[in-house]
Amino acid sequence: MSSSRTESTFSAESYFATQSAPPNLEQDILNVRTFIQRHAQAGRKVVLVTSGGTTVPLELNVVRFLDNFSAGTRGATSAEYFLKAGYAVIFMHRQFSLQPFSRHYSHSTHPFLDFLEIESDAPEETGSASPTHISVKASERTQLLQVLTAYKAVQKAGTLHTLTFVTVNDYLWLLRAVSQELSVLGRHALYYLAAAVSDFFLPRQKLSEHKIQSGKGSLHIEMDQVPKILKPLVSEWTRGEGYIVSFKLETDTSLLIPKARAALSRYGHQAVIGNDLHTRKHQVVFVSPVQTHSAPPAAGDKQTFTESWLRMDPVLTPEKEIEEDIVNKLVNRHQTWANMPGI
Ligand code: PAZ
Repeated sequence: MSSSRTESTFSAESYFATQSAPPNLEQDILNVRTFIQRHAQAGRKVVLVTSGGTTVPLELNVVRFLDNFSAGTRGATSAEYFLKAGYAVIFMHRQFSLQPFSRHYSHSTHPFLDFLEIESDAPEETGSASPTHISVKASERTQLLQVLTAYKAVQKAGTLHTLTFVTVNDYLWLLRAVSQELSVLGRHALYYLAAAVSDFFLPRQKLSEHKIQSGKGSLHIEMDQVPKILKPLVSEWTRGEGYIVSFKLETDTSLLIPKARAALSRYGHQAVIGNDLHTRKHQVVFVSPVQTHSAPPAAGDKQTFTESWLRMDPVLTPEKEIEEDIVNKLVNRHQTWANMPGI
């Protein structure tokens, strides 16, 4: 793959003018609209949670693709805490990544079949085939009951709506459409962008139609830069009213704060949550502009920022999930934002 870099050729506008919308977009949006209307009428705040990684297909008939790291833990866990805090949640996630509630029984970390037991009615010595019951191991019951109770309550209240994406193209189209829909809620909408989104992609015009053949030596692919969509998301799609939180993942912790500040200056949103790949489950940093009113600073204004770290000790509190504290902090900040004069 070529490592040479050229300037991005795609603005958000030219991206959407040249790349095709996913086939189910219209139906997805109708469903989202109904969900938002219902919760707006009930006076509920709504949060859009994005979660999981996006793929970049290398062929139109996709055999191979590049993927982005992310299991969807951050998004799925946070969605549960937002639901607990009374929000309606639009959970936009990578197909087959972790989801709220079912994440507790992921096939790789806590397989469902391992905590079920088969009980027979017949006395053991008869050895006869007889009606059987399935039961949950005693050690698993308390947690399962908690998860199941919360899940059933959310189903009954209809406060969780899920949408899926696979490619970065699906993600960008969905994000634009959902945020435009959600903008009707103004400052009562929260955007929590935890998905790991590809920075580079292959425009459909450059994709090989069929499987790329081997036999011609090494493969060189020059990728285009994915347009920076936070700018239009903040100022156009959400009309500058929603409370927008993006995430920044780095592997060099010293880059987190400068890159978060740069993103806030460039895009004018409310917070960046920085996390390092290896410590992301135990510590994150909140970076925000210091602002006394909700309007973004005028050009030339010197911006200042605050940073605050959230840390937890995995040895002292192994059951604790950092997303609980992240979400509590954001719920408070969002409340303050929603009550701020000047929007
Ligand atoms: O999904 P996960 O829990 O495995 O990882 C979460 C995360 C690190 C992808 C998320 O916290 C994050 O930083 N998302 C933004 C990544 C980025 O594009 O910088």
